[in-house]
Amino acid sequence: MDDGIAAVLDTVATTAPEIRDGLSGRRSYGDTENPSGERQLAADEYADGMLETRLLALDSVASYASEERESVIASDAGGDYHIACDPLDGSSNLKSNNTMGTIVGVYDEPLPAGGRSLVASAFVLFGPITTMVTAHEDTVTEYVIEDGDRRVVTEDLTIPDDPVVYGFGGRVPDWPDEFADYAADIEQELKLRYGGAMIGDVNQVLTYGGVFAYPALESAPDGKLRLLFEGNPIAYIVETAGGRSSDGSRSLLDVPAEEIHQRVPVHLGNAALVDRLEAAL
Ligand code: P6P
Repeated sequence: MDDGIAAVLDTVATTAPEIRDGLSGRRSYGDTENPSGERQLAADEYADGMLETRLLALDSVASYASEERESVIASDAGGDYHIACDPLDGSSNLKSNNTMGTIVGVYDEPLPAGGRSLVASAFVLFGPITTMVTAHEDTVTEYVIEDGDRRVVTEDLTIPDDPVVYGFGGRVPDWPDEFADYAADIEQELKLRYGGAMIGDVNQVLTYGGVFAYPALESAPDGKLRLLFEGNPIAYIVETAGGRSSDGSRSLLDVPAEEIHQRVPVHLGNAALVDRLEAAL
C-alpha cells in the first residue's frame, strides 16, 4: 500500500478511539447547522476538528472536505490526496445509543471529484466493538480497533452470495411508486435491518448479504445521502467486495460530481438485487 494512503488510514484508525471516548459528553446540539441543513451535535464538531487537523498534517494530504463544513480546506504543504470525510455518520443515533461512525474517501483529484477518482475508502463503525473496513487495490479488509491497535479480522471481505437483510430509508408514503413496488417484493424475501446510520446498515449487508437504499423520494428527488462523503466511499467498498451500487441507473462511482455537498439516491448490495432495482425504476 502507498505510504501516503496508509498514513491516512492509520490516522483515521488511531483517532477513532478518541472520537468514541468523546461521544458521551457531547450529545447536545449546538446552535449551528451543517451545509446540508442538519443540526450539528457537539460530537460532530469534535470529530470533524480532530480529523481535519490530523489529516491535513499529513504530507500526503492536499485538502480536506467534510460534511460539516461549507468548503474544501487546502493543506499548506500540498500532497497527492484529497479527503472527503463524514466525521460522524449517523450522529443522530447518539441520543438513542445506536451505531454510528466515520466515513473517509481518499480521492486523487481535487474535490468535487467523481467516484472513479477514489484510490481508497474506509468506514469506522462504533458498535459493541469498534471495527474499521477499508477498500484499496481491489481488496476489502475488516479490522478490529482495540487498545490502540488495528488488527485484521477479515481478509479479502466479499459480500455473501445469498442475501438475507435489507434496509430502506425515507418514509414509505414518500417513496416513488416504482421503488415502493420493488420494496414490496424485497420485503417478502429478506429480513428488515434498518438502524438510521448508513454504515451500520451497510455493514449488515456486507456481513449477511442483501441491499441497502436511501432512494429518491417524492419530496427529495436526489434523496438524502451525500455523493462525495457517503455514496462514493461506501460504493467503492461494496463494489470492491463484489457487490453493486446505483443511483437508480448507473454505478454511484460514475455519477458526475458538480458540488461537494450534492445529494444522490443510494442503492447498494448484492449485484442481482441492485440489477433488479434498476430494472424496476
Ligand atoms: P433517516 C445519517 O444521518 C444519515 O446520513 C445516514 O447515515 C443514514 O442512512 C440516514 O441519514 C438516516 O436518515 O431519515 O432514516 O434519519
